[in-house]
Amino acid sequence: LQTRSHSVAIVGAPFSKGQKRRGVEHGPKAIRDAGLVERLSNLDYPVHDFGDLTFKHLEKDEHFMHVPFPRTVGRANQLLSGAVSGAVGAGHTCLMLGGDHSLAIGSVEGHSQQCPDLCLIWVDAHADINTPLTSPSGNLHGQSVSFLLKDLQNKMPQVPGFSWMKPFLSARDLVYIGLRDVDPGEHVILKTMGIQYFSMRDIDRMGIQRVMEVTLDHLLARKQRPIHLSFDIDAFDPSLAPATGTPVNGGLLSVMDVVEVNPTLGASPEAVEATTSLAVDVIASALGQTREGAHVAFPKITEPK
Ligand code: 6HN
Ligand code: MN
Ligand code: MN
Ligand code: MN
Repeated sequence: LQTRSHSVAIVGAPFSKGQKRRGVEHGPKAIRDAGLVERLSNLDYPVHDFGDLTFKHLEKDEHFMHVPFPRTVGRANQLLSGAVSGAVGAGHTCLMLGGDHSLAIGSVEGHSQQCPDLCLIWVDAHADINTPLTSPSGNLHGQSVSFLLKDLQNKMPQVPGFSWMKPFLSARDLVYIGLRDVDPGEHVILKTMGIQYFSMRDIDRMGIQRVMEVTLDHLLARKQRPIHLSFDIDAFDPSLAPATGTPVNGGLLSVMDVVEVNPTLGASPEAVEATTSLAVDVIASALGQTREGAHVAFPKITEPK
């Protein structure tokens, strides 16, 4: 059994301007209400809840091309970047609760300030790698990865609100798991840049265990390094359930994002409950909870007196 040197810092990011629907800003509260802190404490993690960040909506924030709220999204990510960098710098494993997936820009960027050699596992139905020029919707939550990748730099326009950051990630330091709704422009990007990805079809064919082995081998074979796991709840499919248990092996999970939990979209209170407790399950299993149960807090078998 590994020893957990890390405590978990929770950073709430109630933000939704990376897309056009409201409601996803209630994600952090909904995930906390589903019992997050208690579950992490049961796993024997010291938990530091940093609370929620306060984001400003900028009044003057015209569209950039067909991209809405560019400066608001840029500013929110700048703030988040500082919070994640601070949490990782203080020695915590950082759990970022979104909010929409545009927040991964600031989360990964902040993480990279402390861990420049990080690698990224993106679990999502979508690739979120549109550039502003390929995006069919304009929404920044479908473009996060394009802001991070060094190799895409010459395909990116200068989007207002993002001058505080530079792309830093190499295409080979990224793996996708769970893709099933990739836009045509994104497909060209994935193929041209040779990005490793496993679609839902690949998971059906190979099994999630093998997918995780190949993923970790791809990212870690050359050297052990910190993992950033960005988990979009829309990826969820029962076959992915064991997927998140693996990154923690060796204690490399450094930052995890859980995004796109929108408690206002559920058809019933039960449907909302199902999604939020799923989010807590995914977090707990990424942090090492096993299906057979955890036994960290129970150091030895009780003996008769
Ligand atoms: N997400 N590919 C679509 C777009 O608008 O670019 C969907 C993106 C969804 C983003 O789920 O985080
Ligand atoms: Mn998605
Ligand atoms: Mn689509
Ligand atoms: Mn996403």
